[in-house]
Amino acid sequence: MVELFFCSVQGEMKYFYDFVVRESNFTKLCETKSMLVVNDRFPGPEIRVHRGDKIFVNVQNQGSYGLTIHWHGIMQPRNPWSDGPEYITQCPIQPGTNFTYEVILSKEEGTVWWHAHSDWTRASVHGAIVILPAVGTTFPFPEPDEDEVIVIASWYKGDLQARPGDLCPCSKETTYRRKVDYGKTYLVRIVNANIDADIFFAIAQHNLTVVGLDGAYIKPIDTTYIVITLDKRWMFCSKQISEITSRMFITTSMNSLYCEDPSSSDCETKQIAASVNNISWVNPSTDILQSYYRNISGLLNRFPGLSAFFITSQRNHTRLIEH
Ligand SMILES: [Cu+2]
Repeated sequence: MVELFFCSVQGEMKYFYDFVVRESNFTKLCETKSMLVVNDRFPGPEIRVHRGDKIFVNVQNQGSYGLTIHWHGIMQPRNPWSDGPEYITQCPIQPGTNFTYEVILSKEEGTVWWHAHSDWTRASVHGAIVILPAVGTTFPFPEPDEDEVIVIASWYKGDLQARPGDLCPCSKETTYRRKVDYGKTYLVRIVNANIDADIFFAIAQHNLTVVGLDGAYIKPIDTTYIVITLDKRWMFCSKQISEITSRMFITTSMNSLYCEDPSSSDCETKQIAASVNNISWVNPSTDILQSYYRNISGLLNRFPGLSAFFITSQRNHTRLIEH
């Protein structure tokens, strides 16, 4: 499969990638299982471009469920349609269909990553994005002798999570090994693609010099180990400008979700649902970005600063209402 080609128009580099999302078999720890991945690879293909380039990624969904791809850490100012979070900037790419992302790089330089955005698909549908200095420029540190990417993810065995190390059965053939030459400098780019684990990373009897973080350089820090936290899917920012203009109470809880029609036969089936102030997310029929641009009413401006459908509890029976 030709995964990548690129061209240059008036000095602007354009890269074209083909991502085929489908189930394929992988063997680790004495077990073969099928996982949803891109181009039959785990981790998926690495995207390697330069600062300011434009990347076209045609995603063909040959799996069984709808999903999207999010370009984590790429800002894409004024290009929200290619950001990827499902139901926010687009509806999921349905099985048997495709969607082409136009990912426009701006100030990012360093290492970021891409991942699927639908339930837990992110666990296996992910890969690194390496953004090299713009053509004609260099790293803000001496040129390393070699440059490589390590994507750290989890390998799930049933309900248990297992990380293949030397002590696991059948781990030998799949344990990562790297030969290095004495005196050379290696630039190692590490992506934490775990769903729920922060990672400590160290190289025994070596110091590390951290030179970048989340697609930007930093003032170099010498350390013996680093901690890489998760891709936080929820981030709450508060910016104190001058005075407090409103006070909010926010309660998060686990609720029982009752059925819409109390007389139906499966009404006994309760589902657990998380909520904020007794409001739960329900996937909308139109993505939020499109609702905003097309001015579709009924979807926006419900919760302060948030778009949502409401679920409110009424007489022992939670139901969906549109405010
Ligand atoms: Cu992300």
